[in-house]
Amino acid sequence: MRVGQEKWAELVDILEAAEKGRKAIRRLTLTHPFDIEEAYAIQEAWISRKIRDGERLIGYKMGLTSPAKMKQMKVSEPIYGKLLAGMYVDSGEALPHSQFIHPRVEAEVAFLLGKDLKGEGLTEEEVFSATDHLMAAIEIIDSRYENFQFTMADVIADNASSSRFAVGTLLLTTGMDKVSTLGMTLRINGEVKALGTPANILGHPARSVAMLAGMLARKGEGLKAGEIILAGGITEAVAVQPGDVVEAHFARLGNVSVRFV
Ligand code: OOG
Ligand code: MG
Repeated sequence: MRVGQEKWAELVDILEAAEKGRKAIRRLTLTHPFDIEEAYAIQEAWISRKIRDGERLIGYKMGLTSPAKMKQMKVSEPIYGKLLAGMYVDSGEALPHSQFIHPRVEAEVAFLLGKDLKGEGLTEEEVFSATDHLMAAIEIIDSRYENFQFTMADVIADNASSSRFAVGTLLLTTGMDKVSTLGMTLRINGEVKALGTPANILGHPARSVAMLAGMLARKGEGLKAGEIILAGGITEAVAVQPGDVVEAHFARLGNVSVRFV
């Protein structure tokens, strides 16, 4: 563990400086080629450093799980990142735009696990039976790379562009299988910027959670009761400016919002 973390310390320093200094960097693989497995090791080294500095793991996010996101980012395979307590913001909260490099927002579905979930090839039903409830969510991504341009390895090392997220106050505990085909609209300052259904996420966002469990299982890891999982952006991400009010409205899951000041 120590050896791995020291090995990647230089790259973690670069990512950390970009995030703390709010200044985008050239993607890391241009100068330091690494593969997907190494990219997850870099992500892990960065997250471990944050946890050592007082952060707390609260869950995971899946990324690039919808055709719209894959097309926008030119990366065609799902990836995961880790969610830390400091990334959580309340729905309706005002976020200083200056805290970010070039933030974009995504409408997502969040799963709150009531039971541990581990293993490869899990079914949607197995995911629902481990889920306590679903919530509407907005993820704010903020790639540390210039112009949001990266390879799959780069974005994994960058903790899948994670920055902040908010969830709605409505907790859906029954009929979770039905949410996939119901409508979602993402509005900025009242204007619809993107719309779709959670079915854009691999047919049903539960499949994204099953895929995450599979990716973790291959490393001997699993999801734990109490963890939150963001299943991935339903549509392409939308860039935001100071003054923007962002609202996602989901049939059955209700609303969630954030604003930038
Ligand atoms: C990578 C993160 C993608 C999603 O929901 O697909 C993501 C990026 O687009 O910068 O969070
Ligand atoms: Mg996302």
